[in-house]
Amino acid sequence: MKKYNVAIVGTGAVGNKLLEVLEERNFPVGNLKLLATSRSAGKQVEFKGEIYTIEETTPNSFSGVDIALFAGGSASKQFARDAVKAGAVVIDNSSTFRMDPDVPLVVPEVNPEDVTWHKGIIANPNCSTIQMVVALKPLYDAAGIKRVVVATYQAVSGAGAEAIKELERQSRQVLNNENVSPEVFPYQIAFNLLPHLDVFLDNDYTKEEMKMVNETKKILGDDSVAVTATTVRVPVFNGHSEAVNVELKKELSVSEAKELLRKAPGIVVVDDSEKLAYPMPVDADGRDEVFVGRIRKDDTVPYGLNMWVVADNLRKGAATNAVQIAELVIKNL
Ligand code: 3JN
Repeated sequence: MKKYNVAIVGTGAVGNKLLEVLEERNFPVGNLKLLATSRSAGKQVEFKGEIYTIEETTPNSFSGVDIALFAGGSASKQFARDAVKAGAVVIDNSSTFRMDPDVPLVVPEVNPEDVTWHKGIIANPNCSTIQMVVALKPLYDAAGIKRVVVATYQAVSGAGAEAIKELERQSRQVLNNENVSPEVFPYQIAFNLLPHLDVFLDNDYTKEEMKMVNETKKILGDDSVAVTATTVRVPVFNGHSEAVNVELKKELSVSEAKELLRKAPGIVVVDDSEKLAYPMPVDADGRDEVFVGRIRKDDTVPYGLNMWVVADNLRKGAATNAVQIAELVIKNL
């Protein structure tokens, strides 16, 4: 089997998960380069039983690299174009290029065909967008979508490794009656909720909310789908959840919707009210599928449905989706 030289740029929560997923899915990795800022350079990391030393990223880091997986953050703006110039295909986890009309924004279960027209960079959507569009796609194909109203319940792992430590530390502090010191988040996150992810924009939405609005339209290839979002950080370690209200363009019964979702790629329906079966972040942790449950009619609009959508934000919301894109890329190379 042909092998591909891979670089991973960034060694935080998503960078580590990329290594795990490449190994699990047996991606045909030839040479592997681990790149990061000078702060992490020199650290050693294991991949498939071998030890690799992290190098500092420079514009010249990418010669001979076939696939460069950027784990997010400012490195994308700084180095993605250098990687393309060196001949690599970049798969980028940051928001830098997502809305660029020359850059496909891909969720393999939804718009795999879009990988074919890239010009060197393919963007991985925001974690909250990915799991929502996977669940919307079968409904969109069957009945069209007029409007989506979503509220998210986002785990701290989405904000990185330091945020996970902050929830651990603050949980202990609260239970020990100690003062809580926020560092990553602007307020206490333990035993609290923050209706605030990323920066506030001029329209009073947060940037995370507008990512969900704009990215959903681009991935579905349909600007007419109205989306409005409220994104909330919750004291969960890993696994994002979403309450999704969908107004379809024509009637779909609940049983038809469940059947479509059951048959759709990458989805597991967990929905049995008698058995108290519904998706939860602790069950989605470590899994690659998107879990959908609480599927029910919304009688307040003509063709309304409500559902509850849960996924591992570091896996399907980031690393797994990026590696799935890489798998599509090498099929087309
Ligand atoms: O907080 C989350 O749950 C997801 C965070 C995503 C994120 C955090 C910082 C910068 C992004 C993203 O992927 O959209 C970015 C960004 O690249 O803008």
